[in-house]
Amino acid sequence: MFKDSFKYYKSRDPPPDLDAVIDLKNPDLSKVRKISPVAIEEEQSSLGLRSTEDWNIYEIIAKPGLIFIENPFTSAGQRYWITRCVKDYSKKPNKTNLDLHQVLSENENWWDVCSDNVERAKVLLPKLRWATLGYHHNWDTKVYSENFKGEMPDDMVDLTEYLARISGLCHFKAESAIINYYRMNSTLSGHTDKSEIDYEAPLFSVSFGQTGIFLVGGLSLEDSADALLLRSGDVVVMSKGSRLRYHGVPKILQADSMPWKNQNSTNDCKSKKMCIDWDKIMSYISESRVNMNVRQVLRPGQVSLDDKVL
Ligand SMILES: O=C(O)CCC(=O)C(=O)O
Repeated sequence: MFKDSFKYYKSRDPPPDLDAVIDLKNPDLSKVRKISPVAIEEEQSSLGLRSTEDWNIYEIIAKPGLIFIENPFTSAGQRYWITRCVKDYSKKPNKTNLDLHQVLSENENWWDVCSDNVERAKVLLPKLRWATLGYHHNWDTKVYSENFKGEMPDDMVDLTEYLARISGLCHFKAESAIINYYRMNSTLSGHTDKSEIDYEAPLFSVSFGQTGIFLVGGLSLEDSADALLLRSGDVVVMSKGSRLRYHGVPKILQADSMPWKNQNSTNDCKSKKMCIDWDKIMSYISESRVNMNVRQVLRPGQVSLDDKVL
């Protein structure tokens, strides 16, 4: 049962045995099958991605539609997306959990305050838990509204549309995102994502920083669950029969490598200020995991939630 597995992997004392965790760096081909990336003419180096010839894409055999892309990002690409998640997507007018706690004044942004003020950073850094973009997730009603909606960033729209095409999933338009910020002791309990209108459209979950144990079960909490290791850059796609599976994150583990810190990559900070900023972001990510969870809300052709096109 999902809850039992969650409790098992969450435990600190005794710590869980990780032997049964699916690690797609060493894929067990009796459990996963390799999928070839769909050939697409244009390369997307501007999205921080490696050439698709080098990608490893797998489908979990027992969970059709549950697709895993092993880190398709370059080292510079990891730095780009980590910076976007930490510094930019956490900014107003995007919504964050901090809005409810009144720990920032109206014109203050979490990252700017944390990078300028050591004392406030100690308190504020661990407090950010989520930011929402596009159609904002309503944590109480779970219902999207045209009156509670912001912009979706073009880069996130382009990245997820590209990932959908390469994975052979026809249409996808990013219309809503949750950025999850985890510290080493954070968890995300089991849930399904069913606020969206179109379950035919996949859901993209892109992780950076420290490693997460991702638990994915069935359509009911009574079903058994599999645990997968998600390292920095790994992408999970929940599509088709796996779109509505229960899933959660019972544990964050210290990363066994830091692909965002590749020594061979050319230094991409263009000014001293950018380098100082990146050092601070690196320090944050050394004890955090961030996850971009991107969804399509509307059916193809539907322009708003009020548009009743079927
Ligand atoms: O952090 C993750 O890997 C999963 C996040 C998630 O399930 C969600 O935002 O709904």
